[in-house]
Amino acid sequence: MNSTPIPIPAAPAPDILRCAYMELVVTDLEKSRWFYVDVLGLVVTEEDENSIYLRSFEEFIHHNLVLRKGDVAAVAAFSYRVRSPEDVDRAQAFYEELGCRVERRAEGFTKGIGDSVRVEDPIGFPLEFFYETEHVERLAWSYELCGAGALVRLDHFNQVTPDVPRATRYMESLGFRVTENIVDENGTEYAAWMRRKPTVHDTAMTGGDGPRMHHVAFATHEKHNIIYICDKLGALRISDMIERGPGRHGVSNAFYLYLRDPDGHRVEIYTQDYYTGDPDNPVVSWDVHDNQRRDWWGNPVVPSWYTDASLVLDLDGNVKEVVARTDDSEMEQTIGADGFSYTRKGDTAQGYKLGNQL
Ligand code: XXG
Ligand code: FE2
Repeated sequence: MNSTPIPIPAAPAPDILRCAYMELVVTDLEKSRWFYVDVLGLVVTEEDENSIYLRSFEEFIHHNLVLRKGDVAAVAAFSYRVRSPEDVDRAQAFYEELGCRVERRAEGFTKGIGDSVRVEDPIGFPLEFFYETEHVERLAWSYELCGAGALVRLDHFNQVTPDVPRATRYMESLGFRVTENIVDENGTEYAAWMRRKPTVHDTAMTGGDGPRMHHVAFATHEKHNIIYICDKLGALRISDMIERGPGRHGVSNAFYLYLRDPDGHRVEIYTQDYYTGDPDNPVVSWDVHDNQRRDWWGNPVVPSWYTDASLVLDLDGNVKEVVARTDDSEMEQTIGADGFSYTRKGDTAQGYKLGNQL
């Protein structure tokens, strides 16, 4: 794509600590409560007629997920915690300089969250920045509650956007560092992962029609937690809520599972990526034709994982218009008819054939 780059503001970027919570609009609050609380075991911090505030077992801030009842399933906010109250002012100044719509929200606008700033960012996503938050009990030691499938932290967001390099440069100006990406021999970038906390990511940009939300990911401690969740979904006869996996990612090296919630919002369960906190942490670039990049065991990615994503809302609660990607699509590059994916590089014309040892 040849769209104009987003200017780098002179105003300093806010010091972002980590992705903190997502506000999800769901169409049937009871069904969503069943999925997130009864099936996945997230902890209810607080709830009322229209909203449920949920957290993971190691969390001490008020929530990691807000389920808000609404008519259209969508994302109302990708929320980041910043280092200090002054960083909330910095976020406001940063986005005002970019000419974005910015709203300061007083304490109590969202339960458990203090003074915050919400913005419609230059690539169309509703972001929030806050420091002040109510502390709640960290349930990490409550093993009577926190059993086999426990979700222990919010790990990351994943966003769909048509122009990955443009989005990535803007996120770098906001202080994010790229850890991994997927590219091809012509320089097309299909996806990029970027972090503030020292893991592989706090968010990733996935190339596609956007702005849309690809998934929200929660961390578990061990691979066996993911296997337990799969077994539980099978026992409940809801294995059709599994979209992809379980498996091992190439990118990030994490073990994963993707589920679709009752509205189709995608949730990833994720464990055991690697430390990225050094300033010279090497960036890992994957070839889009490497069929181990997204699944280390070479299992194909289902087409819905590439095509489906959730709508996002503007600050008035209206659905943001979706703009089509014009660059090559990863799905067509890899699971389409071209046949150029490889397991062993050098076999690119025909792909790896059994018996064809290196
Ligand atoms: O968190 C992730 C993902 O973005 O969900 C996807 C890490 C890796 C991958 S990938 O499918 O590229 O292995
Ligand atoms: Fe992910």
